[in-house]
Amino acid sequence: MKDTNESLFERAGASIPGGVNSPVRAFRSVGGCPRFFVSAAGARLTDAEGREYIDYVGSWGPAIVGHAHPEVVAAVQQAAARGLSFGAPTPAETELAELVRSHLPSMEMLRLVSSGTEATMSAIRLARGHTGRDAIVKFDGCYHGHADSLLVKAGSGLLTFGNPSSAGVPEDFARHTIVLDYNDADQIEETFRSAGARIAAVIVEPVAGNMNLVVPAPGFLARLRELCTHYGALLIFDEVMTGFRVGLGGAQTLYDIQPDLTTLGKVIGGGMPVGAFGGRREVMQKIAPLGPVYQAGTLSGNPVAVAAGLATLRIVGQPGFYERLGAATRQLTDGLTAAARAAGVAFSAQAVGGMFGLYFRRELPGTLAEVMAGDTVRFKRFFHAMLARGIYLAPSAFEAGFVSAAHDADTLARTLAAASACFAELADA
Ligand code: KE4
Repeated sequence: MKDTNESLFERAGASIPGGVNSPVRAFRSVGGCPRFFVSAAGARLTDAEGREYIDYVGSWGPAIVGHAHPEVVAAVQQAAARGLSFGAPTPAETELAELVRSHLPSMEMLRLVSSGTEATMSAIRLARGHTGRDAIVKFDGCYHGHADSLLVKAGSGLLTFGNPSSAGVPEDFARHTIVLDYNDADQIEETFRSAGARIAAVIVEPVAGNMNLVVPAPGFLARLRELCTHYGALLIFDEVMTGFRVGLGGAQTLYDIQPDLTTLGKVIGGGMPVGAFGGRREVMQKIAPLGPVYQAGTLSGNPVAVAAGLATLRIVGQPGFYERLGAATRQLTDGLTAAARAAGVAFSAQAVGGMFGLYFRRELPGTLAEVMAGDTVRFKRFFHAMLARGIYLAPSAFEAGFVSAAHDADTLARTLAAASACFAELADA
């Protein structure tokens, strides 16, 4: 009997919690059965039933040059044939570190790890070790991976420390995390005025992509920079998603703000497990074996993952890559907006470099509350109508979408034709 997505999902559920190795993949916020993919090439995915989809998830960001890019695949094959992992330094990981630094000069030193979570977890520990302080500030709706200190939701009052947002996180851990509202500069002022001497770091997505896409309000990032400098806290830009996605220099170049530490992931591995954290040399020199802040990883900087990262960054570093990527992404969001308007559906969309947000509300949201006010029922119907037409969007109203260099004019035209039909269906409902 040939496998179907449903039969594969049922079988997976017997061995893997929810049938998935990361919760968002389970389609719980949109309903229905997740697609089990068996291959991908360029902008397209193929599921176990042989059905093809135009992909706007791109493995949540890493597939920026297109799936199975020949140069990336060849680099991985050649590296693998020389051995998968040595647990010892290799020349290639220094090359990757140097290449990242050449585009993100604020990262005077960096360390490679195997995921974005490891990068942010390590950066938080480093900030605490460097400052000798315990409190950290994060923003509601921003996601920085699943380290205990970061699975925290806002406390009852502005200055009350956070409460765990996940079972298994001790109250004791959560109370060191203050959770504020993204884009609310008054709150951050008040928090630093009252608790500035206790704050080790502020960690922020410089362009938020985990509450859907929300851009920083004018002056918000600059205010964070000023306050961290004034109170001796470290400013951590979590660029796991925005790094090499919104531009070659990340969001820190786009908004001309220099963080003390930056975390990276996704694109720098090109689809293989690579993360990184780095920043000011005097801070990074506190990391073992140079300093007292411990951090380690068996497969950190392994040659196969590094080969994928190097090949990917060499492609995105070619002249015109981000101009073309940004133009394609804007063509998508402008086309969707026009199609929705023609159908009379309340909708808005925006692009920042190669990432985009879609919202079933008339105005672009500037805060988490405004994103939450969007019509999620309509999003779910749109998601499934597009899926039925072979367009694979992020299976959640609270995720950003991603375009790759492989999304050519024909791919975008097919997407917009499907969207017009879907908006018409929505309008009639
Ligand atoms: P990973 O541990 O998943 O590699 O990275 C965590 C992380 C850290 N910081 C930011 C800004 C991130 O966006 C992420 C991970 N992003 C999600 C997408 N919403 C990954 C998808 C998933 O969790 O399956």
